[in-house]
Amino acid sequence: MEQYPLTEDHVAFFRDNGYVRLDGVLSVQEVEALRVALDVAVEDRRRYEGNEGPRTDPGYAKVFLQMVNLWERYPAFRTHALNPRIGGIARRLARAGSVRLWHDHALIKYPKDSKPTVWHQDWVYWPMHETGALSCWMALDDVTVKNGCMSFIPGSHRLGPCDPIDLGNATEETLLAKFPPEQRKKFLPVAVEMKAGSCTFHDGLTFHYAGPNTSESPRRAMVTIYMPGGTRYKTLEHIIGDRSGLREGEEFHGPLFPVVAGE
Ligand SMILES: O=C(O)CCC(=O)C(=O)O
Repeated sequence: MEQYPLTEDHVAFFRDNGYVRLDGVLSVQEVEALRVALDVAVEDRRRYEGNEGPRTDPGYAKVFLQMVNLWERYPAFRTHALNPRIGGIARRLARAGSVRLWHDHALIKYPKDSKPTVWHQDWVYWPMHETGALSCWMALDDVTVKNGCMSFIPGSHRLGPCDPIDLGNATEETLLAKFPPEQRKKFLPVAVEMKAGSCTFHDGLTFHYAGPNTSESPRRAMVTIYMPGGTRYKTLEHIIGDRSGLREGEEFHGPLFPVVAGE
């Protein structure tokens, strides 16, 4: 498989800004395979949840429908999560010898009565001692400000970890309001619009946000999260960490966290 033409400029941009946009990472066919699999996953979920439909789950319902670790159940998501081309990008951006999969999740922002994904950092929710894990946010639809594309605060990964907030119930200001006005003036968010099959990578400490979906159609994204080899498990309640069987301080390993690139 041909490597993505990642340049040193991409890597430098990611290191400086805490995120980077990469165009045309997946082909039209690869995007279509994920869309088809996502329809099946949504339908399966609807059935298992007693025909209530995917929008009725509590908390995040209006922010997005989140489905975690689809790679374990659907071949198309497995192919995507273990795609060495994307894992290779993650490894180079992280400047790591290898990267393991932490988890994947589909995030569908449904239109009508849609809420923003408020500003937050990811790493503070993850049971990891080391920072350095990063997400690939793959657009399965063309994304714009209108349907809830991602925004980032360039350089915010250097602020370090902040206290986590309740993402289902926070307001847009919850986290940013904690910073003094002088510092906040320097936060200059960038909205990243892009085509389906393009993606952003962001560092687990980079502040990011996605506005409400005010379009007529769902906004679909598939996110895969990678951690540098050698990352150690930290005891912290987490839907995936809790079933890892890992002990405090142990390096992530085993079939739940496969190596995707490097060794
Ligand atoms: O897609 C969204 O609305 C937010 C995504 C996000 O927070 C993430 O990928 O970490």
